[in-house]
Amino acid sequence: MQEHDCLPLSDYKEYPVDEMIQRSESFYQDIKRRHSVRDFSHRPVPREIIENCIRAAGTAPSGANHQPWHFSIIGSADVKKEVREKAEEEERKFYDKQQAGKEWLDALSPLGTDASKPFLETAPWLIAIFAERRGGIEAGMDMKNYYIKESVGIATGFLIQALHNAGLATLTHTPSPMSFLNEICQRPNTSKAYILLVTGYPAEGTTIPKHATIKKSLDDIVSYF
Ligand code: IYR
Repeated sequence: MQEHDCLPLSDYKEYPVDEMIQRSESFYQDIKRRHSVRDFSHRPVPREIIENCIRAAGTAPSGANHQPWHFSIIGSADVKKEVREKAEEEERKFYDKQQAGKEWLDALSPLGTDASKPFLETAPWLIAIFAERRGGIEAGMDMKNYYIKESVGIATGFLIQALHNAGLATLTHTPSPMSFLNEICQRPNTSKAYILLVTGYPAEGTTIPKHATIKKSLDDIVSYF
């Protein structure tokens, strides 16, 4: 094996088993309060919170530790307006059945979504998450990246949890195609828009679709060997 430098695992914390049970239960209780919302308040959210949450996302495991992600933080009203216009243009094509077939539209109907995306302007922050085809362990490198979708998916999960933990609501929004985000966020063509994460306070009186609260039981999602 090639020689490699190592460090002691100094920040690992072991808990007594009782405490592990309690912590795993309380994490579940907290994360099950996370719901995607589609109606955001105008209330501002300090940028520092978003940056801390992105720092947390940036600790996610990734292929060869190349961290193949980029987060474009959009807070300008003008840029949000442009994102909304472009996203709605794509969504109109999607909902007009040019793209989505009947089966897809039927699956979406309990969520009540349509081509109108006012939250892209009302929410204080949009985070455009990009998957980087090239990069490396340090900024500025130009090596091939690996397990890009897996890595960016995990980092996005960390980010959603960090924002929830901070007390913010989120929506994973995926206008398709999303290449207009490359232009707006000035990303190279080795960068692929992955998800547009919308975050802020939920609007007062926000509702969530009943459909979204149906979660499979442990028995439904687990098998033992
Ligand atoms: N991108 C569209 C459609 C959409 C698709 C899925 I799959 C969803 O879970 C929700 C929406 C939109 O945002 O309306």
